[in-house]
Amino acid sequence: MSETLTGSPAKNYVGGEWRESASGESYEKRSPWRPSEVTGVYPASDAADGRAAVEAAGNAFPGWASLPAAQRAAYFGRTANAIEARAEQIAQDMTAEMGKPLRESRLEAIRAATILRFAAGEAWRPIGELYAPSVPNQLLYTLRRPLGVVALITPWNFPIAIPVWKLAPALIHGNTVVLKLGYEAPRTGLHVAECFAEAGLPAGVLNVLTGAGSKVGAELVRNPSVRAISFTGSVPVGRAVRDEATARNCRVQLELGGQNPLVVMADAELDRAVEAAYAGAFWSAGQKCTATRRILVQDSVYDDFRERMIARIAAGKVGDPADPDVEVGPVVNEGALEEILGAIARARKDGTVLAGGVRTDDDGYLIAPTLVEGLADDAELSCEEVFGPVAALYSFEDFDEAIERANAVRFGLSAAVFTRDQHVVQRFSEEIGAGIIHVNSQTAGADVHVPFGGVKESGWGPHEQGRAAIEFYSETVTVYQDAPLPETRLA
Ligand code: UN1
Repeated sequence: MSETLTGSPAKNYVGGEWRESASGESYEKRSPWRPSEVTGVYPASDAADGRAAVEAAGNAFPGWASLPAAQRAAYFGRTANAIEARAEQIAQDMTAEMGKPLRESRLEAIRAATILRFAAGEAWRPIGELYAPSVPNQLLYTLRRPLGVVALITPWNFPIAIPVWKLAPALIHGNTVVLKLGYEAPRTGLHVAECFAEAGLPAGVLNVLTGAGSKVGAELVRNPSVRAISFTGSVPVGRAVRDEATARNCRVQLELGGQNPLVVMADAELDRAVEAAYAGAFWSAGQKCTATRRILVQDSVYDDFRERMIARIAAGKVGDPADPDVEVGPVVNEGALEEILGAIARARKDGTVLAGGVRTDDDGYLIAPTLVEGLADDAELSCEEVFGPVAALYSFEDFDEAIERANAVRFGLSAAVFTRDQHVVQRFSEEIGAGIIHVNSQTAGADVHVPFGGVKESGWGPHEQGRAAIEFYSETVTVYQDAPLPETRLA
């Protein structure tokens, strides 16, 4: 490992160089499991760093955009190799700094390399369409071109997958990038910068900054040289980003919250449904925008499901995220811990806590997987996104009721149904208000080669990932290419 990451403080990656913040300020990142332990010191970047990164990306753009896409892809292959070579270190660092259980961190580190390999393939796929012309001797076609400098504002909860699934399509389509890493997980993302540097990426093509969104992120939103912003995070911040950036005609893509339902029909394989509910609600301590928040169970199997779910929670392994057997680790910081415990306390007023509901470690920000029942459909836990290991249980009579209640939230990211009935499957896929639909599997998870994104208030702009990503990271132009007149050709 190079000293840029192990050294203290770590540095931003701007214009192909490792740099301190312009102000010299830095911040300490602490472990959510053992908060007395500092996991690293990182640049507290501000507007000046944002401007320098945008400038570096702007300078690199003409050269990068003019490279054949296959040459751009070659850097991806080398970077994917570098990520795989240090995947275990990335996973350990991810777990240490933001508390994701190691078993999930390992999968995420490898997923980053897979995303790069998929995106590299875009170099050999079509970037336009040929049309029949309306006049003789003409070629009429569309062409996708890069936008220029794009800014990626990323969260801490998928600290390598999300940065990579944004930067990979951005770069392969010829843009240059300024990437702002999640405040709570800078080290994980800096590994990506190092791997691209190792792969010999030209200076300024990818610039990576750490620090607070309110300081450095704000500059990226406002900077007139930034042509597009892709943001994943909370609803209020996302909306503010959109309103400010679209006002200056900047493209914006938002991936925001979810309030994701899992519907269990009476004919479901109950043990599978319980397993999916547990994983969806509690893995990564429920800190996924795709996490299961509401579990709706048909009344004739409600008691049975409830009993099995409580037993599954009792059998779950909760604790030190670095233990590879642990399924549920701490939440990211003290503020999150307090917010989640606050929401649970409010839920106790009209609901019953069937499991968990308490902090279970004096030191770590650990909340036991929490299951609540008896909440009204307009209760906070039924409508809002509480970003922690908390899910609520509801019973319903028939499918019509289930779909109506599942849809009665402003969010629409992911949803799952457990059933053996093809008729129900079909209706669910047509009627559920969600961008990602799972049949007989958990609400979380995202394959690298298919579109990802929500409907309703869960998102804005074109979807991410898969081939869909080209929509956001390129602009279409239409070319009317008339041939020279025959005489001219003969002359
Ligand atoms: C997943 O479920 O694996 O921030 C991906 C999030 C989402 C990504 C979820 N944007 O949780």
